[in-house]
Amino acid sequence: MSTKPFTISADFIANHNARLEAATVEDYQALARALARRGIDAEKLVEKVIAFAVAIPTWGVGTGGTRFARFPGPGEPRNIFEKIDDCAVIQQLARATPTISPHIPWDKVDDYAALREKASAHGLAFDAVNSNTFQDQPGQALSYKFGSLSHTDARVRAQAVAHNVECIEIGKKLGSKALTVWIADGSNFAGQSNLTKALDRYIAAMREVYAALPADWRVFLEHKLYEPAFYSTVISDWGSSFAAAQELGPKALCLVDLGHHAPNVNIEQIVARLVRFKKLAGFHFNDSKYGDDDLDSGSVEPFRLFLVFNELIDAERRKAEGFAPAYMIDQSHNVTDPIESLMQSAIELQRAYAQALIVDRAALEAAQETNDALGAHLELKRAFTTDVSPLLAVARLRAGGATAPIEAYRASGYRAHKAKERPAVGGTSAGIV
Ligand code: LRH
Ligand code: MN
Repeated sequence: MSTKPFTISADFIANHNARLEAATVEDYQALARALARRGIDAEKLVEKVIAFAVAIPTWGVGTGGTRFARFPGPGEPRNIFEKIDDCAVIQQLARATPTISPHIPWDKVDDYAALREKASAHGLAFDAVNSNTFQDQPGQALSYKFGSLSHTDARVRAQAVAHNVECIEIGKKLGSKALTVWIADGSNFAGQSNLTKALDRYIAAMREVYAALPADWRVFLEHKLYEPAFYSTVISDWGSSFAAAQELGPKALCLVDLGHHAPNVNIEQIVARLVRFKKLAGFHFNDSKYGDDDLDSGSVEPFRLFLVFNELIDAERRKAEGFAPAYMIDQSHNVTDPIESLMQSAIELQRAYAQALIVDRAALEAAQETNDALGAHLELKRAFTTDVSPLLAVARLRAGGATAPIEAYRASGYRAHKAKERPAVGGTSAGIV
């Protein structure tokens, strides 16, 4: 058996595309004609879609699990280097994910230059680094059982600050420009925690993390309504995150994980507010039906995802000040092949982006200004009900990807090859979300 790990060849993709190209281009040209009748230049859209980029979470290419169980799939990546190989396949076929978002210590290595080299050899770069003070690591001096950056014990807070500063140092070696801080800190009983002191301790500790940021770095505060704390969470909503970011300074911004809100919250309005106040860090894209389900983006509420991108394009169009959102995926793949889920999720994000780009904003504004409620709504529905699939496929083709990534991936036998190359490892918990 050749020792060289299996990779999908350019010829394989070329043969796949040769079979599908004619029909895809025909469908695209029909769509382009229909869009032209609406005054929309499809070629410009293709260029925008080709430039669209979202980061892959390293923890997303391994099979995810829940507190109940984890059912590892065949050919699981056993370390960050194999995770990067799988991220490379996602980029090779779907051409929308040129960056990777690492999680420390899950992706800790001895040689970060080698890790950076491994990624760049695949044409990949590192996006925001995620710190982790929501788990105790083997040999860790002090436990995060009762919190981390907001812990009542100054020594625990200092340990959490030191971890975040270490993440910044690691990120500098990897070429990252941002640190994402999500803390599980909170309480399970009324009275267990002083709600104000907990926030004050968090802000004081985050000031030390903020002070360690290089000049061109940003820190992303990630709010979450609940879990693992089930009575109160220190940074539970966009308001707490926004206020803390205001207090910390201009490099502190608010990251929106789509699954971190109460059911039916108007997330697109939160996005509009954070843009208005120049505090939108970016996103952890996923989907959910109940709680922080970490399901595939666009798989439950594609209209909601479209409405989020509608706010982002509105901001882009009016050149909103400080608008430079970081797009990242944060999902857990419990019953699918993670590579397939991540490719399809990237495509669903491209779809929402492209549909938001074809909204007739002049007609929408005219309807809004004249309180033509249904007229305005139908301008959005018209874009959302436009099937842009041929345009996304042509963008992939022109970017050197696969016309039908999942079909190509399955035909490549990549997973079966990895199952041979990567003998199964026990149900480790490392990197399970
Ligand atoms: C918390 C969260 C956070 C990550 C973790 C993997 O629910 O969304 O972004 O650190 O998942
Ligand atoms: Mn997240």
